[in-house]
Formats: sequence, C-alpha cells, structure tokens
Amino acid sequence: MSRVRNAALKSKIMSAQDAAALIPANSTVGMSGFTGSGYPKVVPMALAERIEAEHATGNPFRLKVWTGASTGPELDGALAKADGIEFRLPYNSDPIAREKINKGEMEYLDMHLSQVAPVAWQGFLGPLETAVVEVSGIREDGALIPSSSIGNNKTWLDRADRIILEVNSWQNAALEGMHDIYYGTALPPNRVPIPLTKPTDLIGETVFRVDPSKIAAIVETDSPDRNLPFAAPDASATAIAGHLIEFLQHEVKLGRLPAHLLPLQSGVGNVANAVLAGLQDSPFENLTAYTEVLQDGMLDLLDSGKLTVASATAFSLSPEAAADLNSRMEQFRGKIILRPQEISNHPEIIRRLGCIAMNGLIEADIYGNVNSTHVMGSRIQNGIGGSGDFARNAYISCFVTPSTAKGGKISAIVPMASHVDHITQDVQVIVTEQGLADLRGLSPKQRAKVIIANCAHPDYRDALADYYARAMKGSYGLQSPHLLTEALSWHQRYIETGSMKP
Ligand code: 0RQ
Repeated sequence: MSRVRNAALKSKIMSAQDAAALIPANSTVGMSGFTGSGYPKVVPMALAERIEAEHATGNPFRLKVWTGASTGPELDGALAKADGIEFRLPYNSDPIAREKINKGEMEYLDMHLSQVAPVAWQGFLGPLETAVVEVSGIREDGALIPSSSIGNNKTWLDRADRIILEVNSWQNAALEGMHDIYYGTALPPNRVPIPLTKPTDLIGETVFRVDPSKIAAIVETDSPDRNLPFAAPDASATAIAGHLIEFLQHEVKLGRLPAHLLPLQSGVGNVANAVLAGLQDSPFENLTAYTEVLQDGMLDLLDSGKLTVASATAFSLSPEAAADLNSRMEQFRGKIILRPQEISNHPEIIRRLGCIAMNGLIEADIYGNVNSTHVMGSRIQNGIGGSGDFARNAYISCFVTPSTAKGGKISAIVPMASHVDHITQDVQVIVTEQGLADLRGLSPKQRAKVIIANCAHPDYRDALADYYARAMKGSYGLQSPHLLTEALSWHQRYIETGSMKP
C-alpha cells in the first residue's frame, strides 16, 4: 500500500530525476537528515548527476546546503563529489566533504545545532528556495509523518518556497505517533517558555503541518538509513566508562545526584557509545535520556529496561542496530520520542532538566579548555554539533576521550588548545582511560594539576608538568600561566615530524 494516503498529493509522485530538475542552480536547499538517519536518499543522488552534467557543459551549479546535522554518502558524499556544494551548514562528518572544506574548496559554517532553526527565521542566512525532506508517510489529511530524524525539518518545510518529499517505505510505519513536533517557538519579543519539564512530556503534534500548494514533487523510496558502524568498545573506552560511572556513583552517595541520576545526554562517536555500554552493567536503574542522538548503547539500555525513556532528535545507529530497531519499532512506542533539534538541544530545557552531558573531544588543554572540532588548530574534523548546547547548560558537563590519538603520536591533553569550542567554564569533568579530573570549583592552576596528574598519558605527563612548572616561572601573568612561544609547539612538532613527542 502506498504511504501517500492523500488522494490529491498522489498526482505529485514523480521520479527522482524529475524532482531534482526542479531545484534551481546556485540556490539554497534545506535537506532533512541527522547523523545518518532520515536524510533524502535518491533526490540528492539525481541532483549530483545533474550537477555533473551541467559542469561538463561548462555551466556553474553549486548549492548552499543546510541540514539538521551530518547525513549519508548519498547526500553529502554525492554532492561534494560532484563539487555541487558551495556552502554547507551546520555539521558534517562526510569524508569527501571534509576534504573539500579542508582544501578550501567549500565554505562551512559550523553552528550550535539548537541555533540553526532560530537563525534561519532571523533571515540573514538568506532565502530558502527548496526543502528536500524524507518522511515516512503522508496522511489522508495531507499532514506529513516524520521519519527517523526530525532535525530542522519543521523549519525547512515552513520556510521553503517549494517542497520535495521523499516518502521512504523502508522506515517502519509504526514510527507514526513517536514524534513530538512543537509549534510554539517564535522570535523575540514573542518568545514564551517551552512547557517541557520532564523528558516524557509531549508538547506538540505527531506530524508536520504543511501547505500542500508548496509540495512540488513526491518521490517514493525504499532505502535504508546508512549510518556508520560503531567500533566495539576497546580497553581504553571501557576504562573511560568505568571512571565515569564510578564518579556518578560517588555523586549519588554524597547526595549530589538522585539515585536514578538526571537525564543523560551522550554525544556522537565511539567513546560516547562505549560509556552507554558501560551503564548496562552499572547499578543504575530507571535512567532517562534527554539527548540529541539515540545510539546503539542507548537502544540496549532501553531493551534491558535500565533506561525508561529516550528523547532525541534522531537515531544514530549502526546498520545492524538500525535494522533491528526498524524491525520492532512498535515495542518502543512511548519509550522513544523524536523532537525538532531546536527542542532536543534547547538551552532552556537542558538547564531546566539538569542534563548530565557526556561528549567526545579532540583535545583539552591543561586549564580545561576543550577543542571538539579542529585538528592542529586548522583542519575541521566534524563540527561542534550539539556539544556546545549541552556543555554550557548541563548540570554536569563531562568530556570523554582517549588520552592519545593516532597511535600515541598525539596527546589529547596539550599545553594550550589549538582551537577552543568549550571554554573552561563549560567543562567540569574530563575523563580519559588514565583517570577522571573533577574540575568543579577549581581555579585554572588547580585544574592544571588535576588534569595533568589524572588524565594525561604517561608518555606526555612529565612534559606537561615541566611546561606548567616553567610557565609558573616565566609567564606574563599567573592566572592561567603560559609560555606563548611554546604553548602551541607540540602541534607544530606534530605537523613537522608526525609526532608530538620531543
Ligand atoms: O580519526 O578515524 O581518522 O583515526 O578523530 O576519534 O577517538 O574514534 O573518537 O569517535 O568519539 O570522536 C571529537 C571527533 C571524537 C567527536 C570527536 C581523530 C581520531 C579519529 C575520531 P580517524 P575517536 P570519537 C552531540 C555531540 C563533536 C560533536 C559533538 C565529535 C577521529 O566526538 O565529532 O560532540 N565531537 N557532538 O584519530 C588528531 C586529535 C584527535 C584526532 C581524535 N587530538 N588529533 N585527530 N582524533 N582526537 C551529537 C551531535 O552533535 C550530532
């Protein structure tokens, strides 16, 4: 049975090629998609083919592409390969697009994910000509049933001049009813409090409202979300999870956290997923999650009953877990709620609920400034994603990382961060496989001692202690002592020799 249940809209069904032909050259496209789920799969591929053909005849054709977060190879990968993206926001993890950005061939605006929709409404990003959005169905009344991610879809559907829908029958029909689309946001001075006080609260509608006259094309698909697999937790990730869980237990014992903790947020990546796997064997019960993405580890926690509810904006599952969830979606009704990213990541709600934030990092410096995005200060890895939304507003903001990268050639703890995404005030706990630094209430110099002693790898610990000791003697000021000619020398040495080691 067709997922397009509205009789009038059936006349808009066409091929991906015909739909892609409706997108004007050099315009702005708002696409669905968030960490490999719910992104359009066939229109971007057809669009990439069209762009390649236009380029072959010498015609310029490059788009501004806005999404929820990262997408899949059929979207970012295909469009980047065709050299079809002039400007991209707000998050990317596609390797081809990353390479283009780092070669200076694509402009990339890396934004806090909660801010994308409100900023689009403010208007300075310019007009949005086309929205290309995956949905899991269209109801009889024309309302759109969302897919496996919500992201910025509500905003793209509201703002775009023209809408192209991909109706994906691979998505389980039981997704209908698992979304909570809040329509109460407004720009100042008309903003009102968002009435969400528990992760389980439903404050919106289960569908997107849409003006049917804007729907220019509907393309039917049956393609799986293509998420990347997670690496199985290794000894380092397991140790990180162990330190963090011990810390949380300690906080409960001291009466600083309730027994079932506070709503958890867990970031992208292997390490964050490993922490969730660690919670499976922990004594905690009746946990809740108010987070951005639902990873494999969180699905396991829901299965075992350790986690009672997960509110997110997207699934971010390995291919196996995505297929598993998709085959038994009905079991998760009431336990999984997907919301727009401006709500899943809203500072007001994160602060009110008191989330426990757990995010990965590229590097942290001895004073606890965190770089989540740039390798050696200049090469983008992915983007800040939601880490800033959560880190600044969390009840406890934790960052998790192996103490070294690239086989030990890079220390994740450095004298001075080569780029800062999270200032020291937004970083309360740093955890590596070596140990945990609880930085709450500590001054910069007190922080440096704890971070070096507890988090640095033994191969780099003495060098960090030596840098700090000499900075205490030679620094211009002694609030956050630094030797400016040396502070970034570890990074320069890596660029020149392939290792930070002296
Ligand atoms: O690259 O695969 O090429 O070797 O970064 O590193 O150790 O597998 O860790 O998967 O947890 O990712 C910060 C990137 C960590 C992620 C980051 C290289 C490393 C490897 C991945 P290779 P690991 P993870 C909400 C939260 C920002 C967004 C965010 C991230 C690759 O957590 O993107 O937090 N965070 N969102 O080799 C050079 C270093 C490095 C380094 C790691 N110091 N120098 N390379 N790498 N550290 C969710 C969303 O926003 C959607």
